[in-house]
Amino acid sequence: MKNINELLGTKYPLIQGGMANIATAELASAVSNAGGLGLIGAGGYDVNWVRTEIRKCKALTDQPFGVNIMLMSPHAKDIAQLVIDEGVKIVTTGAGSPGIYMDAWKQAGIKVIPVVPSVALAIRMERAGADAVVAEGTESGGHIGELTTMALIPQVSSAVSIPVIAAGGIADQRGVLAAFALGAKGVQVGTILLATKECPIHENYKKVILEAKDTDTVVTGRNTGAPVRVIKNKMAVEYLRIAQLGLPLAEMEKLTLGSLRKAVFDGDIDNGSFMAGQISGLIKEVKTVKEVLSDLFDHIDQYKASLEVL
Ligand code: TUI
Repeated sequence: MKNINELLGTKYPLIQGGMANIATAELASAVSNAGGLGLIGAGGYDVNWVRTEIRKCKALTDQPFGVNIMLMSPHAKDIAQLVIDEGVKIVTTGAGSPGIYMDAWKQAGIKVIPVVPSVALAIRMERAGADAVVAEGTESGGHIGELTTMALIPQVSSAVSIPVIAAGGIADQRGVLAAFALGAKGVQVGTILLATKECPIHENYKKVILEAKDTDTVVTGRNTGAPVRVIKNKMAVEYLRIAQLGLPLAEMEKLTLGSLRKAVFDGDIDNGSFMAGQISGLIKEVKTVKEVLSDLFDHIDQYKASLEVL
């Protein structure tokens, strides 16, 4: 099995989460320049926005980077073609199955790494030609599946032969080593990268992450079939209240993506949707992306040796 660093062309076996409205060329290039795989998060943006960010990223780094395509987006099909036209080398996908695009991407020589919440989808993706999968536990921020990282990673690792990259609840060396112990060959992180100098979000978003404790996230959207983990605030409580009233799906989704923008761009503490993982409570300071990656991996052998449990 290929080592993740060889597959991605990275120094560290780390992928940045494809965080919608947050993962711009600025963040992606910072992660790639620090030795991980940076991603431009296409989110709900159109082809023109994504093209501009890809070109910016090419100018900001000579290291490999990728694009994350959020499959619930109405622009997903156009972006699927754009990545081919722009010569993007690595694509990750979220919030759906990328099956219909796989052949075209493989033919273009793109490495495809779908994000999956279950064994069944991981197996389907391996059969369709995926180069690796990100198995994402329900601890993650944003749109999530049901299974915890602890239960998902070993089951996916046993079910497929392609490398598994673990996501959900990882923000320090303990999390990285736990992921490896469960069978993962790499990690994807999102929440820890929110608290970085390079992350282009409103300062209030960073403050919300630093102040959050372990129990401060909730899941909205369970009723609409699109569960989304966010920091519990006025907006989240209100959402959960009206969810019981049974509004149409479109109304609820408008509320979520619109409010994510309010969090990211306006830092609107009450009305923003601050997507973040359960590990937020561990994050206590804003660092540079380079410091975050170094803290996650450098001298990890020494840390491992200090685990005198058995
Ligand atoms: O996609 C994510 N995380 C996201 S996307 C996002 S933007 C958004 N905002 C509001 C509503 C919905 C999306 C914010 N965070 N992570 C990867 C992920 N993919 N998590 C879960 C899944 C997933 C779920 C079901 C993948 C496939 C799936 O089923 C596919 C099928 O057809 O079987």
